[in-house]
Amino acid sequence: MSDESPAMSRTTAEWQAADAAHFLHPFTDFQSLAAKGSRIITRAEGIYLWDSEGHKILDAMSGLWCVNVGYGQQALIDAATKQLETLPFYNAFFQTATPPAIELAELLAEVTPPQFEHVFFSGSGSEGNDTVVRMVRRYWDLLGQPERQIIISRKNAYHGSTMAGASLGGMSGMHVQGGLPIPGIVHIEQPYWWELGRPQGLTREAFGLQAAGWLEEMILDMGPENVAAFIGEPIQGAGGVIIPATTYWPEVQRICNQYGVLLVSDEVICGFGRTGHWWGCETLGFQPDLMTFAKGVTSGYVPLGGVMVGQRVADVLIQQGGEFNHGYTYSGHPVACAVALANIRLIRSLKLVEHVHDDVGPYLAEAFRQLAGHPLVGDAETCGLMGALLLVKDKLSGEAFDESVGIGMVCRSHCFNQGVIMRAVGDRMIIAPPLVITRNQIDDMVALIRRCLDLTLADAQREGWLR
Ligand code: PXG
Repeated sequence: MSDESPAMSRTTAEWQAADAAHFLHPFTDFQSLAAKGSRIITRAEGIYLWDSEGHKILDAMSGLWCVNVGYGQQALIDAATKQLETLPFYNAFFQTATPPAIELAELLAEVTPPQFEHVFFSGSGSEGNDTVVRMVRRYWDLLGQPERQIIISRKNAYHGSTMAGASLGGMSGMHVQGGLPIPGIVHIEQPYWWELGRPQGLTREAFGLQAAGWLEEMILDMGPENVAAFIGEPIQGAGGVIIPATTYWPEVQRICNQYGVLLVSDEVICGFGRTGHWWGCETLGFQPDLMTFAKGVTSGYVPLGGVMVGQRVADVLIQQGGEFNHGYTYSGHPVACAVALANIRLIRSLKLVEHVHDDVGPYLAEAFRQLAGHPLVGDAETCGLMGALLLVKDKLSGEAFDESVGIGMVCRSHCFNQGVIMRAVGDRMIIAPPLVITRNQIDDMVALIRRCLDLTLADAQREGWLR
């Protein structure tokens, strides 16, 4: 073992035993993890992680879609240390504020689209979306339209794991646990061309318009006078990197405008340069009234989230609102805000948004075009530094593997063993590497991915899954 980190204080088996005994992991089958043992990640640098066995792993998922500036950035570490020494905590409830929170609010107003001058801070993306639900309903109350309660979202969306976040999300596996969604949240179909447009023989663009049309149908079904808002991720992340056609979002915008419905962009994954612009809504071509952010705001170094509040909503909340009875202990946490300031300044000084837009984004797109030639890959798509490979049984017809094969999980376990982290979402293998990734590192990543595809193909041939 070459690992010199504190992990050396216990063996991997000891870490795993203590983990299994006490730590209930998120989204995990506790018993099966305990039987298998967690992989213990002990340190990281740049785009690489090391586990307690000393293995080096290329982190093609940026932690969990968040470590945009990569690991080990001294400016963020220094910002946290300095703030911890100066003022580790003070709240923003009782007519007080701290310099980092004020400065971050100011800087966010600068790097977000022009309609945004105000921010409401939370501790995470889920909490941010809880704030969205509270805020849009409050907005319509203040305008004397309290019946505007319904928020429309989409199937296979991910908006977090709190009661409101999971309700806004369209994951049926989450809804069946805990009696969700909460009242007043309804879902339309997602803009997933491969699943819903291609079988109808529609072009991506025509399907984009059809999928946006489902929003209009739902608004009319519910009665526009009852609809408060529509929320969506510009590109669905956890749902499998579903990149909508260019026609989709402008049409969604047109529909929201027509019926006066607030438009909310969940930028928790797409924000802070991921798609090659600062915000996913800029890449996809729409102007939301509210934007949820988290993850990339601090590159995941410490937890922070929030909601950018556009002028339309801010004017009402501020001028007619009185007290908004909502907030979190950690709204505007000074250490988190100090790290976010350092992070955003670093994104700027390293020109990471331009790096994604002009250099590594197009480079990754080309590499994925090459991977599209692989016998297992039915479709390969990227936007900025998000990408997905759809694994299919028959490349020509696009026929899917039998679900019982779990082809994505087979491929993912090869990734695990080959030292690259990809996510499997059904049959979609997805990546979102740190924005600091270089062309050479993309070559290394794609070579590893290709090797995992080859190993998966060999399994499929040996096991007879292709018949
Ligand atoms: N909105 C979006 C779009 C997200 O991707 C959240 C909200 C919730 O953020 P918090 O900070 O409360 O987790 C997310 C989170 C996955 C995965 O498996 C994705 C997320 C979280 C956990 C797992 O891809 N995204």
